Amino acid sequence: MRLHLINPNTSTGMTTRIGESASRIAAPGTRIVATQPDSGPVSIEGHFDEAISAVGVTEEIAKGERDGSDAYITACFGDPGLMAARELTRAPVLGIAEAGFHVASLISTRFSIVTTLSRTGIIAEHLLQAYGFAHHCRRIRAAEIPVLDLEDNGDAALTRVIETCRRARDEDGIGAIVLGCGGMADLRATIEEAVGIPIVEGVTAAVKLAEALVGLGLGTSKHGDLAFPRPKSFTGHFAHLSR
Ligand code: 2AL
Repeated sequence: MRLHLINPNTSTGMTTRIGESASRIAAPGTRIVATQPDSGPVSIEGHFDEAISAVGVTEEIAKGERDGSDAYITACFGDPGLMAARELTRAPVLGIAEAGFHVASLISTRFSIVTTLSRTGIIAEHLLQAYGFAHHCRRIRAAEIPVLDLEDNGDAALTRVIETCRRARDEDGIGAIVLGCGGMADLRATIEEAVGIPIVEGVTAAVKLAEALVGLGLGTSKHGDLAFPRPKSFTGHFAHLSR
C-alpha cells in the first residue's frame, strides 16, 4: 500500500519528521511517501495561510494520482483543502484533525485540543462543528508556540505543550487530549508519558485509519458531492486545470 502523506506547509524538515513518524507506526506492508507543495507558506497559522496551502494540497494529490497512491493524509491540523482533495481521487483522503477527533471520541467521551497558537483555535472550532464533534470537545487550548518552533526550538516547545496538556487534564473534565499540529507527530508518546492520560495525535491516527479503510476496500465515494470536479475552463494562473 502506497500511503501519500502531504505536509501542506513547505518546510521540508517538518515533512521529513512527519514522514518518519508515519513510517514508524505504519504496518509492514505500508510504504509512506511524504511530500510538501512546491509553493506556499512555510507554516500554516491562519486563514490566509490555509487558503494558499489548499491549492498546494490539490497539486500534491494530482501527483499522487499519477504515481498510483492507495490513500492520502493531509498533515496539517486545519485540514486545508480536504474536501477538494477528496474530489480528485477515488482513494481515501484523511485529514489529521478529522482523524484525531474520530479516534479520541472512540476512547473518551470528552477531549480537549492542544494546539500551537490561539489564532488557529478558531480553525479547529470550525472543523469540530463541520465534522459534528463540537459536543465531544471541552476546550481548545494553545501552547502559544509558532509552528516552526516545533522544528527550531524543540525542547522549549515540548515543555510548553506538556504544561498546556497538564492544565487540560486537571481543569477540563476530559478523558483524552488531541494534539493540534502536524509538527507534533513525533511527540505523542513522550507527552502521554508526561501527562498520564491518552494523547491522540492526528498523523499517527490517520495512518492507522487509512490502513483500515484500504483493508476494508473502501475509498472516497464518487456518488454525490465528492464526485470528480465538473469539467470546465479555468483562466489565467489556473488555465492548466481546464478540463
Ligand atoms: C498547523 C499544522 O498542523 N501545520 C502547520 O503548518 N500549521 N496547524 C496548527 N494549528 O498548528
